[in-house]
Amino acid sequence: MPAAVAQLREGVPFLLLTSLWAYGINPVSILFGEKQLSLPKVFITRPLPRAAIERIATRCEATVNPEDVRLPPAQMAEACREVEGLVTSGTPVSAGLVEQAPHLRVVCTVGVGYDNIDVAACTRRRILVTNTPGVVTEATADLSFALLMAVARRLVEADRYVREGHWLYWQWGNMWGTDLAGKTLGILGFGRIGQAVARRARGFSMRIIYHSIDRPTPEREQELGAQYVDRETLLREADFLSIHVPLAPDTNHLISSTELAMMKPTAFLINTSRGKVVEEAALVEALQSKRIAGAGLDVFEFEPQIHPALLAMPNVVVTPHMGTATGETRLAMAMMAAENLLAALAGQRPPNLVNPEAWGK
Ligand code: 8YV
Repeated sequence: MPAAVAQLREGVPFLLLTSLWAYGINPVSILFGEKQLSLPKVFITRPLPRAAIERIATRCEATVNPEDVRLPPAQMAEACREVEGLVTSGTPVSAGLVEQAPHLRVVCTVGVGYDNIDVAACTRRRILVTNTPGVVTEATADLSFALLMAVARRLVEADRYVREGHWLYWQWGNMWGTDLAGKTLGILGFGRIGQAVARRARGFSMRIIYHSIDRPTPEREQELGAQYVDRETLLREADFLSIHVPLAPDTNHLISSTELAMMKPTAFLINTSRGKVVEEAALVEALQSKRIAGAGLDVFEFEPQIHPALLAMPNVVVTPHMGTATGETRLAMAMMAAENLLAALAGQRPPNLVNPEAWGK
């Protein structure tokens, strides 16, 4: 990098960079323009943390969408026309988009799930796809457990009750919930996040059962105090059913009316995975008919739209797809995505490659 450019970069305060963005000017392009450095062009769909953008900008000509909104397909296509790298967070990468991005070599999603990306279409073009596993685990498990506790102890309902001025005197029979100790937690999908939820449940003296395609070693099962059961046993015995499977064709509507009918009428459903894993209309019907007792939901089948009936139910706690939304975790995710991107653009195998078939084909 020419010394003058390096100096300029060091000397420009971030405030100036962000205010340039506000005027629709891409400061990263100004500082690292192709004409000066001939760096690979990259598009970043969301304003990621400064450290991640700076890291990318050391070796790329990066353009960042300054708005924290999902770009419509036409704008995405326009933004990706010239790029070799794409860093996306939630924004879909369809076969159509891939077709309109002839120079694209790598798509890095900032998240562990990659159902927003047409991986097959990328693989056909030998475009590498990467994700950010591991760093999302603890925050997502925390939120799952927070939702579990919120529905068990009616936290949101109780908060609303107090704020709305209904608490006039203490009552013996007010706001009764459900104990966690001694209850059965059923975990569907026992990967990193499912296991992290099990670890939390141990501390609350719960019985832990799970069902999953992949099973950990017997030593790990023992360490987590978790017992493998078949899917039907899981559904029938769980007092809390927590879902931790990725969205794929075979997990779409994995929980539908048949599965909900097997659950206890006192059971709660917790979902921080993907909305489409649960058939939302069937869930509404199960809640309305008191087939199950309640739900804690961070993800929705047609998010951000939520079935209006869910919003009217006091036994349902809803959050806006925020499993990984902590400062530490989002920073770690963005940095991991940046490293995946830089490795791929440097011709190295990125550490978190989702489609190894596209590598060295
Ligand atoms: C992201 C997630 O918010 O990691 C995931 O799979 O669901 C979240 O961390 C989402 O992927 C948008 O990038």
